[in-house]
Amino acid sequence: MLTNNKNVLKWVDEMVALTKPDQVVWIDGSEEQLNDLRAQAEASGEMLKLNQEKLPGCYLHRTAVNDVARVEGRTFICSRKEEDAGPTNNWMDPKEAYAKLGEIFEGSMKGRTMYVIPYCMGPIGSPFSKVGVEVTDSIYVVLNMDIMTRMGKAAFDQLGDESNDFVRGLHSKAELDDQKRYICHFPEDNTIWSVNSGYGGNVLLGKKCFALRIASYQGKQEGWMAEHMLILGLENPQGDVKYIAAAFPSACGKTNLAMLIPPEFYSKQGYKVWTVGDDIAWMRIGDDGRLWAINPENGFFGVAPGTNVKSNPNALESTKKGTIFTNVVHDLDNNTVWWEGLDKNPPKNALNWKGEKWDCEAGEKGAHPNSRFTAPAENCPCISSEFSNPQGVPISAIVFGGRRAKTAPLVYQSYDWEHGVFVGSIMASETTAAAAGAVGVVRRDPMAMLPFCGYHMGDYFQHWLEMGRKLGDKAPKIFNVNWFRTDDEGHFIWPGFGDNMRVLMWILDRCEGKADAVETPIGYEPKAEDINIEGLDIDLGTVKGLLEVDKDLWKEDAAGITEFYAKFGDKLPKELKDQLAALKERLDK
Ligand code: GTP
Ligand code: SPV
Ligand code: MN
Repeated sequence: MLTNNKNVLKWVDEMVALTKPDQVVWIDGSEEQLNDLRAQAEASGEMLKLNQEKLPGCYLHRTAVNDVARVEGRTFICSRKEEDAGPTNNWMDPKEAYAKLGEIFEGSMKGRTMYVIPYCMGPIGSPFSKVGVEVTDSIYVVLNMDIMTRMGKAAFDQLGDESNDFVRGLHSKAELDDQKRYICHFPEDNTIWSVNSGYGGNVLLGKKCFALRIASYQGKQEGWMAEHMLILGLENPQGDVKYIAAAFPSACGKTNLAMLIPPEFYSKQGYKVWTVGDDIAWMRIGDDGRLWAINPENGFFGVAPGTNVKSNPNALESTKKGTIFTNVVHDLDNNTVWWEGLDKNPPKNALNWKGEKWDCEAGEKGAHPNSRFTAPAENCPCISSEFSNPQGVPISAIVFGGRRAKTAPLVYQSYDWEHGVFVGSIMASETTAAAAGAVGVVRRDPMAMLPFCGYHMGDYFQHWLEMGRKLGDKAPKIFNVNWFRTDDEGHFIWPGFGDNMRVLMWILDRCEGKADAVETPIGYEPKAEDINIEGLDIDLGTVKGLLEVDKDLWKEDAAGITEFYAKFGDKLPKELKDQLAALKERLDK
């Protein structure tokens, strides 16, 4: 047995009694065991072994056609009191949820193997790390968890023999029936039940389910923060590194920003960017009073389409070995993979993400828009030396951002922490293919946490305000960015990607008191000439346009915020109500 922990053993026994697998396999994380599982998945067709010369250790997987993204409508927070889930979450009574899902799980692993996966979110040995155990009937889940987390015996060693402090995750593909698909979280029980899906965000329970929904609730209880944020380090020519954490909604540019390659103007001088994390940050106040962040993950579950040598060479390089591709195009001549935006040479002899013969000329996309790669962080050429530092890294700036065709300017800074919490709370963004449903619809997505906050969002805002009070003058400065403003033809105006570094430079200069700002009704903005555009084919006038604050659009937005805030009733912190009133007043002036 892999552990003597009685709490784990008892719980696994209960899950076995419920799901009735033919056998139970404990995952120790050894290469021998993993190779055996890879061979089984290959034999059953669950995973396709790719060209091992070009892509050593890489596999292709296709999900069911009805199972390609997170399902927010079927995701529930099952707190005992409905009020504790808040107006932005779906709620189910925990008793009802256990009963309803219990029926679906009943015997769901008959004829199958149950895999018991111990894993650690955060570096092994870090006081900030937390242990989870996921039981699943999917080899794909085991192999993804191996890449995304510190998986195996070491996680049980970290938990110890007595502790009951682990997140219990139960997953079964069951019949992949989308009418019986449920992703249920029981924050008060440290428990997650997920059934009838095989898509990453619904079934890699360490990721959004634990590291955001459960962890955000734990953070509220224990005085720390779990956020949907990338973490990057920006090194100057003197070798000093400053760290930035940034929250953008799903498929809005976190992985890209985390791995950005500085424009030549900066790289020539010796500036470098290092990746600590691309999706999730756990942040605590350190002994020195500053905010410190770790990345609880060990790999990247990144959006494939649009990833190429120009946009994100570091991500592309990360996928060259030991990577699992999901729902991309299969190039049959080379036994390799392809997706829209990789290059201009789609394979002629190929299968699309559904596994059907695909004609690139026929106009239909070959890869699913939410197709993904699961790549080990250690593959990333710009992975930070602090990636596994058990203490994490100190954060100088927090950046919020979304996809807004108009309204939000390229960058602005909040007046102070409290105003910064307001700026995060009013974030809005166009929806993307990362979740099932309509794409391109603007919705409010506070702190990019709308689908991921495990408790009442009014209390979440309150928690942000309290963290700011504790941090005092050591609090990171808070900014908002928008890479996605479009012109009248719908083209992005800002070049984005590596050139986003030009905006990060102003942000860090502000943190160090080295740059000027202009006061606007929404916050501090750079002077247009303080955004470096050397080597770009846009001019100062374009930057001025990108920074423009259209008061009429903002008044419309303020009306939208008022409506959104009304949902929270008396759970909306007074500070935020006052901030909204102050914004309206400044816009009317
Ligand atoms: P999740 O993994 O879903 O949380 O997404 P993410 O926030 O990590 O987004 P990612 O970096 O994978 O980018 C999603 C899409 O946005 C990709 O198709 C990118 O090519 C595109 N994108 C990223 N950064 C930029 C940018 O600066 N400008 C433009 N125009 N597009 C970008
Ligand atoms: C997101 O949707 O924000 C992701 C991918 O990072 S998933 O794991 O599906 O949530
Ligand atoms: Mn994400």
